[in-house]
Amino acid sequence: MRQPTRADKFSFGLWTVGWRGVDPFGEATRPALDPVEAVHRLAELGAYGITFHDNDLFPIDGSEDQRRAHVDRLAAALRDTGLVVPMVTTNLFTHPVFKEGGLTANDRGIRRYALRKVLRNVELAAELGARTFVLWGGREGSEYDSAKDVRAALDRYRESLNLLTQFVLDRGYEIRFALEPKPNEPRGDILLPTVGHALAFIASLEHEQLVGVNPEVGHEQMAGLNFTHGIAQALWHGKLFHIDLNGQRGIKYDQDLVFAHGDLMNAFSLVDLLEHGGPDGSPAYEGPRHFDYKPSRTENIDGVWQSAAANMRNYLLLTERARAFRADPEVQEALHTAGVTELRTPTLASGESYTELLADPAVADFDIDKASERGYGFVRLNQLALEHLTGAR
Ligand code: 3MF
Ligand code: MG
Ligand code: MG
Ligand code: MG
Repeated sequence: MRQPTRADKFSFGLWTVGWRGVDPFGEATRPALDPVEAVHRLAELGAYGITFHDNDLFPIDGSEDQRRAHVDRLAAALRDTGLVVPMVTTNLFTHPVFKEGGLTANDRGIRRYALRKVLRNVELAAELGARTFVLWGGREGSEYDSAKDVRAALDRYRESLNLLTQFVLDRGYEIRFALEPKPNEPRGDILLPTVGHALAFIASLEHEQLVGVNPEVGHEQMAGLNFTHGIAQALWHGKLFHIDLNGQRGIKYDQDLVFAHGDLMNAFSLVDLLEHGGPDGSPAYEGPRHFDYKPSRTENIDGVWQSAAANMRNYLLLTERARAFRADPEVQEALHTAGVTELRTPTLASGESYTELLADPAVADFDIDKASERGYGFVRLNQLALEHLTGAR
């Protein structure tokens, strides 16, 4: 298996390799990681970019001079390594001021402070050349139904997005926003909990062309949903602006495992879709392959870099396995038998309307018993996928 290169467009959040292992029951198991060291190590491993929250880089209460010093230090590391910053995001969840929300907090003063924090960080994103600005509303939600007027909160969310999109238009920034859905954690229930909720919300925005989604594997799977299906629908709407790759095992807390260390079959179909789901087997998605994972708190710093490398290796392995799957004539034949290709044919003939459909004797006399006899061979098709995935073919 080849090594990752810049052309693979692998990126990592500074908060991923920099996670110190603090969880609700235990303190840090690793020392702090200098962002400059993270940039150098990720460059050596073959990544092309890093992403960050404002406060992964500088403290929330630091001075303007401190902020500038931290940004300049990062910019120097980027120059030294050639790494880029494809995406920037804002931390509206760690500080206690955001305990009841940021952009949709009940407290208006907090909402105004949160908006300013995002605007300042959009300026930084533009300065560093980022093209995507992610908004994960981890604290936008509630534990108790009576504590949040959800319709008012959505009004405030929309008000914020309308302001942010107007800001990038006025400033001439080439930045688009990507909403990251998550069903729960840290709030009991988070607003815009799934890709589908986010897509419906986006359609209501003033500059909806500037807003898409940043789905995370584990977040959809926490809701029991099929991540590949969610990605397919986001692509269908032209809204897959960014992606958070990781692993999750079932409906439980947000595990943020290494990519493909969770639902492996779903990871396989995801990579197949992203890398080969475009016209004539070309990629269906051109953006960064961004990992949002946590090196397990059992790992020391060596384990951190092993886990970072594992994300990229797994993605490349699955790309290769999916390519072999598609190239296998038996798979092509099984896809045909399964009717997968037949679904691309429109249900109506060209120019046909309900009048012709209603008058068509072949439809009126359709032999439903005969049609019911059809076997689709989906199990055989899935077995072929598994055999390619495991290297048996
Ligand atoms: C939490 C997340 C977030 C977002 C991040 C990027 C801390 O479950 O996934 O990571 O991805 O805020 O916007
Ligand atoms: Mg997660
Ligand atoms: Mg997450
Ligand atoms: Mg994420």
